[in-house]
Amino acid sequence: MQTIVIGHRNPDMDSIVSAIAYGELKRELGTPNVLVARAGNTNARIDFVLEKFGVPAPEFIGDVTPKVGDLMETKVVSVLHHSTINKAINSIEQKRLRGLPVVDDENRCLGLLSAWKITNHLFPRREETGNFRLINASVADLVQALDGNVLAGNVDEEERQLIIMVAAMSLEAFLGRFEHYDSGKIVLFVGDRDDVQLAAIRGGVTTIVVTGGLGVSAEVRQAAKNAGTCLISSRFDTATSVLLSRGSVRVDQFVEPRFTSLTPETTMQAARKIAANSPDFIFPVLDESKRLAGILSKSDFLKTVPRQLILVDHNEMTQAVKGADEIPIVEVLDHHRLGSLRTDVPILFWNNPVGSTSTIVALCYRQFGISIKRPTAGLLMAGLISDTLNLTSPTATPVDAQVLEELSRITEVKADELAKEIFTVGSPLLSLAPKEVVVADCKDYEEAGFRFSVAQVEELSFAYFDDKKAAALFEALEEYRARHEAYFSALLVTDVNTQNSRMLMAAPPEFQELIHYPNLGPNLYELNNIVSRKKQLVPYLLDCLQRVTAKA
Ligand SMILES: [Mn+2]
Repeated sequence: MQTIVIGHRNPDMDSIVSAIAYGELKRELGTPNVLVARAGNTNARIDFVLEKFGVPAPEFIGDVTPKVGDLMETKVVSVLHHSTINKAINSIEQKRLRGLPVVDDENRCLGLLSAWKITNHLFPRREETGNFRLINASVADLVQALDGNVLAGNVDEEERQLIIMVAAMSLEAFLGRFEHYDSGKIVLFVGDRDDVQLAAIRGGVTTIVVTGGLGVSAEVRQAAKNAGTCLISSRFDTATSVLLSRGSVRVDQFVEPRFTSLTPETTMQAARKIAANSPDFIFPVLDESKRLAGILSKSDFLKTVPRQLILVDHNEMTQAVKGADEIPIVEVLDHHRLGSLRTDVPILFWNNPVGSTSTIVALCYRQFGISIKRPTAGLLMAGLISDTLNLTSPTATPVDAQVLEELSRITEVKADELAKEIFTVGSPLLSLAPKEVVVADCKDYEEAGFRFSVAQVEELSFAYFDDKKAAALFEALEEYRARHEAYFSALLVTDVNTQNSRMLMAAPPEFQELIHYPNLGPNLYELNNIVSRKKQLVPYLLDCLQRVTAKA
């Protein structure tokens, strides 16, 4: 079982560092196979902090949806197209399969070989028995199928039509019958009857199988040698030998080329639908070059993906990594409002209205009596500082202050200095394109039938937020709103020095009317003393939404 510790989409500092630190704690506590991941790109400030404390960025995971590649059998039992069906039967029997994929020499899937097709070949329907004596096979495959002993002659490897004939009659009757067939195609099954064997050799039969492991006279061996007849000894009796020889045909004669294939990237949900509409019971899984990567059987649909999630710094599915609603969430550590999460079983859910998830993670370390390593403490400081604007945001609590001090002691880094370093790095407005700014730290919400988004960037001043920039950002915001079919999309630009913000709002006029903050320009509002999206802005906007509903 893999446990993925992951923050929200469009990750911010707190989301990235709390995942790293909590993943480390889980490992220390003995949770096996912990993977720390991020659901989006880092930014310049996050990169700066990771580098400063020498910690690599978590692996990017954009989708945890159960896929065919997660559940398929990769140790595939397949059969090469030029193998005999005897070989296929062995595999089918050993692994108790209902069929096999047939592949070429490059492991490309040619089709399926089903057990019933083989059965049909070995035991044809009564009206098809007329051709029962005809097989397309090579003498070499025949020898292999019989596990036979070649006593004389050459073993032909060429696949061709052969006629199975059993000499179960008098010599006269045999000779009479013999004339009706092309002797070059006959494979004669006979016991220890020298007269028939010699007559057949004289008559130009190319292959004779002496059954029952019975002795063959020196005269017959010599005659076969002289005539170039392939003389095979089979230890099986005639009835068994004939049946086994039917198994010497190659599987490519029975391949069903119409089959339903999947790719490792096909979601299990899609695969389930495909399987329900298909008569097949096994589904070859093909990679881009059509090579066989695995096989999915109908029974695999009953399996669950060995993967579970620990969410940090969010609890709303609209903000979680894609597919989070399709696998178990086993823990949530967060400091946001409660959203839409529901689970099948009780889980550890620690929601604490402190300034950052980093604070909660530090408290977890304390609870388990595990000391925080210096680099981890540095990361947690950065998460705490970013989310609380170095304790100046109204979201900051005395607990945050106390935790920050403790982390500062471990790292021997002063919080004020780290804060200055973090906010000086990469002004988002200066370093990112407008369409990047509006998604950099954007959260999507769904509330009372409304879909909306609120993005936030932190700046050291409004110096880069002039009219021209505002117009470009508004355009990007409108584009985001249209693409996500949101009722409104807002961007909060916060000056961490003065603790003031400005908000760009892409929304219908009836919503704009409800916003009572001072207007600084088209779609632009002045939000003095507002720095917290979750504690100040989102509750305000939710209130506005309620008034929209009331009016309607
Ligand atoms: Mn946070």
